[in-house]
Amino acid sequence: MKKYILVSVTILCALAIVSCTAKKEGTSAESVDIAVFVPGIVSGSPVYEMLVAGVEKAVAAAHAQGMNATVQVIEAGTQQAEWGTKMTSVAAEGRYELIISSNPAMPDIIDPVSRQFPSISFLIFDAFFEGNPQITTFRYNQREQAYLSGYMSALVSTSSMQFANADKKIGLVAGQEYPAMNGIILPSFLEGARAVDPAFTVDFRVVGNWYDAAKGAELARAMKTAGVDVIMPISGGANQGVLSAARDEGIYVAWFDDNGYARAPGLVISSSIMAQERLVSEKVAAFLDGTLAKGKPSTVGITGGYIGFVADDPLYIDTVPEALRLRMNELVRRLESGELVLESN
Ligand code: RBF
Repeated sequence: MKKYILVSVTILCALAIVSCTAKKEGTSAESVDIAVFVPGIVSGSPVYEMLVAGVEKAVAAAHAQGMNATVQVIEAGTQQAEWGTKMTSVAAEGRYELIISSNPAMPDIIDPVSRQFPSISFLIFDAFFEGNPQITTFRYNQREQAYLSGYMSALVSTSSMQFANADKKIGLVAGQEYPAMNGIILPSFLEGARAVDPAFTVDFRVVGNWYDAAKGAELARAMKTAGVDVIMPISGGANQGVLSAARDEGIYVAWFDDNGYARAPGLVISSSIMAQERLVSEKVAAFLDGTLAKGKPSTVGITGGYIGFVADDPLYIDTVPEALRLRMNELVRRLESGELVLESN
């Protein structure tokens, strides 16, 4: 009997050692492999530049804590019809535990793909989706973001600044039309402008893709001729064309998504930002440490600092007269304090 117990204990210990060793080896060799699926081209698109920077930041922090994680950035390019197939082949590699992407069209592309790969989690930023436990989305309050831009654009357009004209007309150049653009960004840009003067209209033009800088420049020049003195470009690589036309023709630019004052000093009069780099790095860190609430959509905005207006940049201070900046500060204060509430939808 005694011998039997002893043998059992020995076997148990042996099993424990094997399992401990196996686990230890597993942990040290185990790596969380992450793919960043960029639906477009990184360079020239603030949302995608911040996406990549945010993931890299979280992974660097994880490395500093001794965790093993890898990142692979995959540019899916501008042929949107190919994104679904490309996403399927990235998932089918079998390497990635987490695939990260960004833009409002991605959930509908990822939803059917995810079902074939139930062990992969997907984080999609700048998007909203419910009902798939593998897909976690984060959306920005772009009503706030575009309202801020419209307000500053109208302040500048009605000012005595060098390139402002008498027309109460501002412009928006979009890469393409999509529900968040037509239903939120464009109407909120107009709403913000009309809070300055109800006579404002928005000249809305569409490039048709997210890369054609020559078309961006051509649209901006035509808008100037039509009486537009401030343009908000949201067209990825085509923004470069809007900037060059702005320099050539003397047009003000309301930059969107990140701090754009240095892109055309003296002409960029506004930077309404989404804190995509910060949000991405926070959520990837939460995924890596197991605290992320998966499968749920969330919306972030000016409360919490995920939407904001860059008011402390010296280029902004040099370019925009103080009286206008003070009115802008007041709008930001009213939004931050909750005195003015703009619902996200
Ligand atoms: N924004 C960019 O800056 N670059 C892009 O290449 C880009 N591609 C997009 C593709 C689709 C299908 C959609 C719906 C949006 C795209 N956006 C792009 C817009 C982006 O998601 C976001 O709305 C804007 O950056 C404004 O915050």
